[in-house]
Amino acid sequence: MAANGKLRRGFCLLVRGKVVLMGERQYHLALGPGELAETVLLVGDPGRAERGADLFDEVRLERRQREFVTFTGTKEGRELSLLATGIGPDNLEIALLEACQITSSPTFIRVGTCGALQPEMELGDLVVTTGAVRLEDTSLWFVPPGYPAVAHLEVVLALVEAAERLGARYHLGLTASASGFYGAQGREVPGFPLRQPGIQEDLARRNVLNFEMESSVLFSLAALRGLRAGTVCVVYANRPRGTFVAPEDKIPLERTCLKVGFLAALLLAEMDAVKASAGARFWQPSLCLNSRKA
Ligand code: R1P
Ligand code: URA
Repeated sequence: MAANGKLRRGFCLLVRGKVVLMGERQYHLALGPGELAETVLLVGDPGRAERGADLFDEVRLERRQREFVTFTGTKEGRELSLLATGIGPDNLEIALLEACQITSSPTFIRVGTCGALQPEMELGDLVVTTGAVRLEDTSLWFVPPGYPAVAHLEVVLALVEAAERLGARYHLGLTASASGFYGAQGREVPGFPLRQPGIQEDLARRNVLNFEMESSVLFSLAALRGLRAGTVCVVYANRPRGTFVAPEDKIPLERTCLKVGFLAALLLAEMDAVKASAGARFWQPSLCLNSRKA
């Protein structure tokens, strides 16, 4: 970081055959060029990053600064990073912007926890997000109110495939990304009356599946840069039923979600290889469907 607060540009590197201008060691992440993989699994909880590190075959880098905890390593020959951002859209913005200074064209997969808004959703179910309601204001500093926060199609497909292969129960649809856990998610705490008490029911009626806090910033900033991003979250609360996951169930449920995230990252690499050999720019059904080919 330069004295005027701007991120200073660094030097050029050859990444996947392309010359890329790389930044220097980043202020919050404490990572420099070459220390973060091009596929980054983002988690909120630093403890989740520590617990998920054993899913790598080999870890070559560990870095801890504030709530930002990073592991970079390999799984089945693919380089991946697992990066904890801490809670909230503002933290996610810091992590994403700094990650983009030291990578070329990264793909982000958020592996989070959430509160379900529909009564039929069970604790431990997964939610693969297709798009996020922008209830936070961090993204407003970059894109206007009508700008959509959509997950990248390929990341969504990889997450669905991973959940299917691992036999996880999952839902697919819209997420609401709030700027807080209590007031912004309509949770009344004694002594703190809400200004918008009906927000939970209102979103549920509009077929929104869950509440979390980071995806809308992730998707809108990724779209702004032309990057791929997606989210899978495990349900820790069911808001209409008023239930919350038991402490002893949190880690095993989180584990399934992490495994889905890791597998989705590997599947995306496989999809990219298939695209490259077919000369296709995007993943498309004809890459794997043989029927009715023209
Ligand atoms: C709130 O408890 C936190 O949990 C969810 C929310 O998005 C928020 O960050 O995600 P993580 O478990 O990934 O932090
Ligand atoms: N994370 C959230 O943001 N909300 C919940 O209800 C549970 C986890």
